[in-house]
Amino acid sequence: MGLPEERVRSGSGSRGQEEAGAGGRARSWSPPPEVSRSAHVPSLQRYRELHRRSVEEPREFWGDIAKEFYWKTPCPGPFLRYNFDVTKGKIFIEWMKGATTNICYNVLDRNVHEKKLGDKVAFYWEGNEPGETTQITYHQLLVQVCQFSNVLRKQGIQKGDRVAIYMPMIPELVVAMLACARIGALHSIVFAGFSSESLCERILDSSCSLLITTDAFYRGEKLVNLKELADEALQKCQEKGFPVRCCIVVKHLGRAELGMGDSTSQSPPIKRSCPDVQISWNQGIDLWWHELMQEAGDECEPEWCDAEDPLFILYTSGSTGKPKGVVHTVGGYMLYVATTFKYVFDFHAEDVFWCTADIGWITGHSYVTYGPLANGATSVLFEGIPTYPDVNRLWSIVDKYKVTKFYTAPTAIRLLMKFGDEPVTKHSRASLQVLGTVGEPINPEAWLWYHRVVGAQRCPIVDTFWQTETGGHMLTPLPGATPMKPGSATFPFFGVAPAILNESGEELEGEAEGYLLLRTETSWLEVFKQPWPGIMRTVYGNHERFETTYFKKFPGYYVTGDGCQRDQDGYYWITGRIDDMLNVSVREKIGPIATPDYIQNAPGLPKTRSGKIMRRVLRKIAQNDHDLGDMSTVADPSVISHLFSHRCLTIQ
Ligand code: 6R9
Repeated sequence: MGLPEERVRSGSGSRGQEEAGAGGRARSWSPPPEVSRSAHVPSLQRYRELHRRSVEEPREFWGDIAKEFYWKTPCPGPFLRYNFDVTKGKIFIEWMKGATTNICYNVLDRNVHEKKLGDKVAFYWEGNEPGETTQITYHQLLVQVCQFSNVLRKQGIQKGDRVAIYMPMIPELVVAMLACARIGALHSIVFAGFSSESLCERILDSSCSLLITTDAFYRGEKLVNLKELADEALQKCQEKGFPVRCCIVVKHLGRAELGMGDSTSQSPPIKRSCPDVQISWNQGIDLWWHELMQEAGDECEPEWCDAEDPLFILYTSGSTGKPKGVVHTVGGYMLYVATTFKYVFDFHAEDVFWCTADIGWITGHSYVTYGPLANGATSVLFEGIPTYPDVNRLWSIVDKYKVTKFYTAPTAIRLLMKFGDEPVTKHSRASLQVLGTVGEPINPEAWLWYHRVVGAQRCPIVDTFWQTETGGHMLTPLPGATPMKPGSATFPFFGVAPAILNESGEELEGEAEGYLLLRTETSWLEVFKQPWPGIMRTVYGNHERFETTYFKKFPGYYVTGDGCQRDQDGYYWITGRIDDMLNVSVREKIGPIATPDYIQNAPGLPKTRSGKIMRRVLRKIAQNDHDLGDMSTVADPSVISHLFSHRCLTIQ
């Protein structure tokens, strides 16, 4: 079922209306009239019309949107071709194949030259240390990107080559990724919180020919000597027979030493420089970013790419522990992130947007870099963390830059909630108009706090469900159109046709909830029936894994791997990863072989920082295997020792 049913109930104004219904799910908040009045989509009815057209006539719908972008050459053949059904042959998705464009040209050159946004601020950069700030305009960003594109070309990087990027949240990270896009090289960004093993594994998997990194950075109080980790990774690559011949290093912590000679960087010197950081230097491999930039010309013809050429690789954890290199392509990704950004955050030219996600995740790729820039938006780029120097940080930044649209993760909301209302309410927050969440289901309690305290009951909350694989938002409210229910990602975005399958692969129609709650409290699989432009195209170097992971189980559908329920009003409720759930009724269905050997109580599970359960680690604990491998993504390592030390006590 693609469309919400007609009988969506809504409250009045922005106050919640408690109505009878299972688990409080009938409670809903209407979009505030002042938001709807100026919104791109001002009513639920308008949303339904647009959504219906987008799924029934995807070629026409996205064709109209494509006209707003620059194409060097138009699409010569069909606008969309695809196969979602493994029984009919290879899975493929092609949007606008044969058309040529460049995403960097679209998000920078056009904004500067055609839309005259050269002097508009693209990013307010806010460093880890309060007071460390800079800003970069569209024109300045374009100049730096052209320079760095020339640097990359001079190092021999060509269209199709892979470039690894391992950097903190500094403007040079955006410059580096856009420079790759400009010359048609694929960026593979590795989150700077990851270990040298993770970096090495990712460099090897996609045979990256160059690495871009940074001397060091602070994350809160913690100093991260990133260059040391990068060196370890390159050493490991060398040992495994894959030498990387070039490593470009941004002097970030050591910026102060550069003094006035640093004409290429708009960034200020770091106040809290650390004289103890020793940067080792590999002659013949390492090159300083600022030295290369000084010699580079500031004009650079973009590489005209096919809409279906790969744009980037981003690794996401796989259930086997070996990360999957999710591949996104130029044209479809561009259309999708630009459009979701515009409608989901109801973007207007005067907005100041702030997505707190690190660019090392898909949320940062799509809603720090590409989506906002494609719309000519001004964004905040934040290097720090919500609790440093104290829990006022986010709200003081909101007030400082007069942030209008704010996008963060439920984990951050829950963390800040623990400190009470006062750190929030002592700030004005008057600029805020729309709040967003992403990354995991948001519990209603956190949603209500976000709505009441942060948003002062006047800001709609867009709970956006999507994945690295989907490129952009899939299920989400639109701020001026959709009555919200705390904990529900509500309805599909344009072009998205969701369905819910039971374990036999049958689509469940209408309400798929009461039945489920009565039986097992489990939920069924969330799938998508047709391609949207932002869908991933393959797993890098392993198309079979792509087909097996997402398409083989239920031919004809893209399977998200998430559990989902749908209520009587047609709202979707994502319940979490299916493979994270213990289905209590399995014994009856598939027999005693599925009975748990023992049940262990635990105060917590090993989770990543964004709240995802690390099943690989649970499996090792169950086997009493202490060789856990790379644990750099775990949020709280103490739960692991607890699980190990209590594992035998609870055998039943
Ligand atoms: C964007 C991103 C994807 C997984 C996804 C789901 C969970 C994300 C959610 C949500 C419920 C939301 N997820 N957003 N669950 N409600 N609004 O997070 O990508 O890191 O690939 O994670 O995150 O389980 O399958 P990624």
